[in-house]
Amino acid sequence: MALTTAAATLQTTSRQLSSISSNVRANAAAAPISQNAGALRFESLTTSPSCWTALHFSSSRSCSVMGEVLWSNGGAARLAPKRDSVVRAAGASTVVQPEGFQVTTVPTKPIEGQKTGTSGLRKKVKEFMSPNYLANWIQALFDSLPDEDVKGSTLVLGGDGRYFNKEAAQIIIKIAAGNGVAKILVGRDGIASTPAVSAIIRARKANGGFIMSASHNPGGPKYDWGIKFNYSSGQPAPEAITDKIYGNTQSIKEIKQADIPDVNLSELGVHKFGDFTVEVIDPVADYLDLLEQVFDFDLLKSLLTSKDFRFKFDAMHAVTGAYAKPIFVDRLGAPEDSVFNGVPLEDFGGGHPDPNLTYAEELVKIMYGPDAPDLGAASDGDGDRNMVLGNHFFITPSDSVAMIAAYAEAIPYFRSGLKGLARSMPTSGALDRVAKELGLPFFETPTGWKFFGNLMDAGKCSVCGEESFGTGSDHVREKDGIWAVLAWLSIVAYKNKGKKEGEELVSVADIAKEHWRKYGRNFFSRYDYEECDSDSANKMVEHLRSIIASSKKGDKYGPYELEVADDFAYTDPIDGSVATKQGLRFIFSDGSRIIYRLSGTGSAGATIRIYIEQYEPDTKKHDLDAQEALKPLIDIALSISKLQEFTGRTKPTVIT
Ligand code: VG1
Ligand code: CO
Repeated sequence: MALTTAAATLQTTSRQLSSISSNVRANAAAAPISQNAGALRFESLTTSPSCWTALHFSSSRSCSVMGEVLWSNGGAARLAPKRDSVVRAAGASTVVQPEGFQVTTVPTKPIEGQKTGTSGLRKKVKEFMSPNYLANWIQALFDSLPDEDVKGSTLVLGGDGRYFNKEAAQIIIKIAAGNGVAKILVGRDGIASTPAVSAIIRARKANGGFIMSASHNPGGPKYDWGIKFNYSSGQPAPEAITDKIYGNTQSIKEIKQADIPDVNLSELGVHKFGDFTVEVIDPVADYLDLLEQVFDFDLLKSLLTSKDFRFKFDAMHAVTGAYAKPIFVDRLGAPEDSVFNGVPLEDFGGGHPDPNLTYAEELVKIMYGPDAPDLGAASDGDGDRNMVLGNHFFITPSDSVAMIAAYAEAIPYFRSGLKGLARSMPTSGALDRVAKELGLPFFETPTGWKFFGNLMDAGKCSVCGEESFGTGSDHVREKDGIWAVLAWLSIVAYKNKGKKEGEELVSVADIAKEHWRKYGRNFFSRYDYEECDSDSANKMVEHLRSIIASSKKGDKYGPYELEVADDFAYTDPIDGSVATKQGLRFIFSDGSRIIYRLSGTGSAGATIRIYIEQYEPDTKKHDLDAQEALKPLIDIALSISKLQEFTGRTKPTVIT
């Protein structure tokens, strides 16, 4: 049927449609179309030649809904007058709207730099709040997903409570509805931690989910905002999708947005807008249910209620504030004052919600102070990271994952054995030794949790971790801060089973030292130089690449002899995808390593990370301070890179 005929059909089908022009359709606006039980209606039309072509041939996504309506019933769509119709302003071409709301196509233009980094898109809040910035990315994402994950789909929406999340949630909900999503499950107040979103996606069999968070980056009007998208098994979107999103942000022309009112997210409940539903859910329930299946809660309760054990959890005014009290206090019986900084705040109380020795200063002071508790822990902005400390004792994240794997018997979820172990490349080799000892498949992936997802989905990995305070298992597809803390509490409880009241407990430090005696100690440290000038950082990387290009086995670096120097590349064993340029490595003949990477999570300048590792089998040296043990290698790392020369930095911002 020719375009003009289509228009003619429309005209003759409704008394209300008095004329069709290429401008706003004032009269057509009063003509809702109902299909079958009135599932679809439209209240206004703005026509454009491309839209009408698509209408006719049903070939364009932006007009396909309209096409479906018009050509259902053999083109004899029933039209009836509708009083509460809305006319769209010129420039915003209204398409068709499922019952209950109208979908507006808002014209937009590509915005530079919307490339996701190691984990989601992170920028200064101001940038995200600029016109269409977030909307463009969300629309680009919907344009990147297969139709079945958009039309009629269910998505989860959570976040860490940071500044701009409330507004962002409403934008995301409207664009989701505009693109045909059937249901959004959103955490109350827009809150849900990253691992909880992963758990909810899995529990509710959702098609995916959003996490509104820049994770460990600071929040508030002057700081960062971010968004992550996770896929149907709960894992961060793989690069194949994030690359596609980025591609679409560079050619985006329009945003499809439902004209629905803001949804009240502060109370649990269901809000229906025609075929679209927003359900405000308890962000803790599904996640806690899952954790109860993973751990022995009775055992944990016996530890946390014991007079001989004291526990402190620093939620850093971030998302785990919403989880810590219900889980540690209400469910597991820990004293109320075990949790501090336990209220999520939009600016994290002005702090940097990064659980490391520098930014979790308050916890560190307690754990290294007089009369320190037995176990202290902290989590980051979105609840996926963790730091675990004993009384005057720091468990490096690289050791933590190895020790959890070695003590898997303390966790009922692993009762039938571990399937395999994995760590990110810069993470120390402590886990490798456990994998070897236990005869388990082992994988070394690039930095970023997204690389673990395929391994877990394929049943090849049970426990994995990153040196950056990320530890987790295949109970979800994210690193999981609270899980890691419960894992450590489980190990301590397991090691102290049957102890009588007043008897001395096996401590966190005892557990770590025993592990080192058996496996040897992988001394590890990371130096971060935050917000360096990007050009200088890139020049330093080029300089290192040139050294690597001319290096050969046997080259001498002080007492160290080079085994290999390269730029880490990874081929995913499941889907064969290849990730290159994942970190510059200098590996020495004794297994010691120096690694350089530029961070992919910053929002300003460049953050240079240097990772230094050395294996020490000699038990007598295990009590050395890591900085002391690694001093010669650290000096070499600084001298090879000429870091000071390139960046002017004399000291790192953070040492782990
Ligand atoms: C950092 C960490 C990396 C982690 C990522 C996301 O990335 O090094 O291990 O997966 O943050 O964690 P980068 O590119 O800055 O080194 V989170 O808790 O910020 O989502
Ligand atoms: Co995080």
